[in-house]
Amino acid sequence: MQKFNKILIANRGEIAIRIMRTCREMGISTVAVFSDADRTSMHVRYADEAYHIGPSTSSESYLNADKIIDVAKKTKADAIHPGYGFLSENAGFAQKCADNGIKFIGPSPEVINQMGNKIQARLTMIAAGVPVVPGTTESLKTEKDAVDTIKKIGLPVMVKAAAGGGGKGMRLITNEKDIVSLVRSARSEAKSSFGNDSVYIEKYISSPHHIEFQILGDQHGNFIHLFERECSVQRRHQKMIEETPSPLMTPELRKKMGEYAVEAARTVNYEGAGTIEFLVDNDLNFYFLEMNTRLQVEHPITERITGIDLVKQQILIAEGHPLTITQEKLRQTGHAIECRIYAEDSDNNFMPNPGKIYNITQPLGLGVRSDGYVYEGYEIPIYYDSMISKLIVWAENRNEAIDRMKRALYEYKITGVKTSIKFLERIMDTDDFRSGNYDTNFIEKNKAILLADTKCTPECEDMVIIAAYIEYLDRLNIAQTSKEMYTAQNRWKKYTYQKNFERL
Ligand code: MV4
Repeated sequence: MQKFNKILIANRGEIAIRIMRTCREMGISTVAVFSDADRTSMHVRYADEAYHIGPSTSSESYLNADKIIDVAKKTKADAIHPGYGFLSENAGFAQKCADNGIKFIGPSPEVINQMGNKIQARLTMIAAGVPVVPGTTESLKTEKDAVDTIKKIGLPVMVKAAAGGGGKGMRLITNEKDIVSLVRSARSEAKSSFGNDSVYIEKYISSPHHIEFQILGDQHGNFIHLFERECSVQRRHQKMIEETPSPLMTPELRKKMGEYAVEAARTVNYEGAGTIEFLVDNDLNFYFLEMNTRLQVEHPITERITGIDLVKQQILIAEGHPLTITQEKLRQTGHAIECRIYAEDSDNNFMPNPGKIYNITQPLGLGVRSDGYVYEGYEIPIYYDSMISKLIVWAENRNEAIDRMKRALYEYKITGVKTSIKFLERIMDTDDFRSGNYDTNFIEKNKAILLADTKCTPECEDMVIIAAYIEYLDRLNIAQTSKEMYTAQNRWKKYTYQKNFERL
């Protein structure tokens, strides 16, 4: 058993801070690394030490394995936590850490590789007896091969990149005449995105739910699952909202899927925190989709309903401690929902909208957690992901959790950049979300009510100017005492009351 004194966090943004918070609670010192664009980032300020590792482009900084390992050696860090994205699922990096006597907080390079190749992952799960989506278990050789295979499976099917995940190098085939061209285009996208043109075929599951199970495995052969997360609210293979428990789940289904998730972890002798993703169809048939060998963005909702700090568990496991949590002792308490706040124009094709944060007020109060990293005056760089924070709420039941999320989104004010907050508020107001009766087609199905009517009347334009004026007076610190402020605020209130009245 090893005791870590210092951990290097090979990441940025909210997840770097999230990890450092647990390190601080455990009395472990933290090392941050940063690029040019991140000199003034919050993770640099939060860490005990911080080192510049290169230019803003990820490939020259956060993906520069040698540079990061250099810093870890110079600072005598015992371990590296990779967060999510960047080097978190890079087997070569995990191997380099081991070669340099630094503990990589995550599974072995072999397991990362095995799960990184989706064909190999399917083979492993079949061997473990876990149901997988019907389809092929080897790389497609020729387009003729594809036509023959599809004759057996039946249309529609999906062609997917073996090295893929998250939608890249993936094609839906519904028509026999498109087989050759779509297999070719999936193959070439796979080649250019992953440097690997291997593709395989799966039966298409229409309108599935995306449900994943959190698992933990230690170095002593103990494996548990921490229940499910429902992740079906996505746009372009990017998640927007996650919740747990899943509204679709029954106790029987949970027990069955949970057992398979644990079996999947056991089969590869998994170490650390991981996720088993399933597709669930409308008849509640479920199929293994892929395994993520990292801590996920949406881990806080699992933490909230189980009361377990997943980063702390990762660190204890990496130090060699056996798990002290048992499956029988775990309970799901209440309901948790996460909304991802992106700096984007959701009404304009979800276009990223980086820039300077002029003003930010984060929600607080009972049952609210806000994991972010931006602050007033911070300039969101163009180089990285547009997610700026995660809003997590908890309540005793699903209805109250939705009410609380609406309240928290109402309190959340960001000026300077466009965000997904309004879009998320509209999602909370849909009948499909409230009823829990939604699947991966949710955003597409509801887009008419989710996308704003962006028409601005002359009166509306007038009000935009007044809102900006209020903001301006506020900045000058004239605040509540100013007669002008009072007048502007009253005009604004009158306008918004009128709008509410019209809606009723
Ligand atoms: C599928 C599927 C239907 N059938 N595979 C999308 C991302 C990648 N991780 C897998 N994806 C899908 N694979 C079969 N055989 C539907 C999707 C899919 C999807 C899955 C999860 C969440 C949102 C989605 C949105 C569109 C398509």
